[in-house]
Amino acid sequence: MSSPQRPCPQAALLTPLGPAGVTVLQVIGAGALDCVGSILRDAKNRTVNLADKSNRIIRGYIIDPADQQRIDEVLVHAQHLAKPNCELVDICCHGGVRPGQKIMEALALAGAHPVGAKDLPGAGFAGLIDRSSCGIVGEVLDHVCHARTDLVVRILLEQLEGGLTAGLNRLLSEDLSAEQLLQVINHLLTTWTWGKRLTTPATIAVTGPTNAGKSSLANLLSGQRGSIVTSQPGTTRDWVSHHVSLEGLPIVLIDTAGHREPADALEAEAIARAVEQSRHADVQLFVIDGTSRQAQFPDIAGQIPTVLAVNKADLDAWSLDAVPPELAKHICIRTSAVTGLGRAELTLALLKALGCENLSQTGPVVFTKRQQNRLQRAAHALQVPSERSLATARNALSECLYGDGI
Ligand SMILES: Nc1nc2c(ncn2[C@@H]2O[C@H](COP(=O)(O)OP(=O)(O)OP(=O)(O)O)[C@@H](O)[C@H]2O)c(=O)[nH]1
Ligand SMILES: [Mg+2]
Repeated sequence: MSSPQRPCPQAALLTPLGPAGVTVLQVIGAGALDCVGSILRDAKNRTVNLADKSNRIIRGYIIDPADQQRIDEVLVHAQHLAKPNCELVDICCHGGVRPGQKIMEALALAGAHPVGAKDLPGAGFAGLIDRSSCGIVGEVLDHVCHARTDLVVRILLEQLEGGLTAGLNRLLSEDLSAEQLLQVINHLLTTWTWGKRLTTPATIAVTGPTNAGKSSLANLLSGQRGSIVTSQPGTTRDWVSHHVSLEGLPIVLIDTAGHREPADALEAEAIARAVEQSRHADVQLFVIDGTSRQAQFPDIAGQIPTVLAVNKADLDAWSLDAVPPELAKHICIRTSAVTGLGRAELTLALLKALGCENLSQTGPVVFTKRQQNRLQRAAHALQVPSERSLATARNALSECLYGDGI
């Protein structure tokens, strides 16, 4: 008869290896407490039974199971979560490369399965948050870790006690009719247009004829010299992405190769990639050289919203009245990547094209697909009002607020 298999928890580094004060590791799953306990020693070199020490911070030493030598001094926090078989151990060791690496090796020898932080079950803020089961609180903390701008952090934190949390609490505590409830839910759902951009940055592809100043404008918007700029047409080949903050909204700006008759196979490929990028972007910033009389305008009428920049406005560039009618249907802005002229208008036009011109720093905002889904479910139930649909809607609102594990 085969012996019962030992449970195999998963272990991951939650912080990158490198010069730093601390490195944080996490072990999660059935057997996590035993696994870490087997390589943990106290100051007198005694083994530590973590099952007895749940929810306390233990100072000790991780030893190498191969030779029983101390690897590093650590702080360990063990928990038995409410879910079945969910044991969780956080280990803080010294920062740098080797302590974290060596402890991961020791954990593997002790029976843990090494994975990437993102692959941990319920990975989230310091690994403690399971997004779906902790509701809005978990989602806020999870996304705050990845936020690239102060505005995003501010809006997300507002949702913790005020914002969406307060809004849903009110909806659940007040005795509203189905019609009133539906009205508020539909209003909440409108915030998803820009709320989704807080947690998944929008992409803007910078496209247009070669030498129009695409890379110069991309650099101006990003405030960095990320793209190479030269007077030679065909400078940008592989597209270059820049992380940009437009009025606090995080954006991925993709600078692409200019359109023209390709000189060789390499340029043809670069142009094909530019077209591909513009197809998948949320918005296209189409840049033309306002001083060029023979600029080519490929079909930019595609599916995605487009903002047109008539660039080099510091030189003898076209006025907006001279923009050909087929282009004038887009929002058109005169810009100069050299003097910065038109930068503020361009920023606003791009935000408008993304549906993000009216970001609100206070009040509720729907910022995850899960929240949107639960609110849609509630709205759907309320289409045909009845006692039952009201109960279904309340349940969906409750899930939106507290998570699915309730
Ligand atoms: N005067 C003036 N020159 C500009 C402006 N924008 C770009 N340039 C110049 O135009 C030339 C081409 O600029 P780039 O930014 O490399 O143009 P691009 O559209 O990225 O070019 P490709 O990558 O080759 O398609 C450079 O010499 C820039 O300095 C502008 O607003 N005013
Ligand atoms: Mg370029």
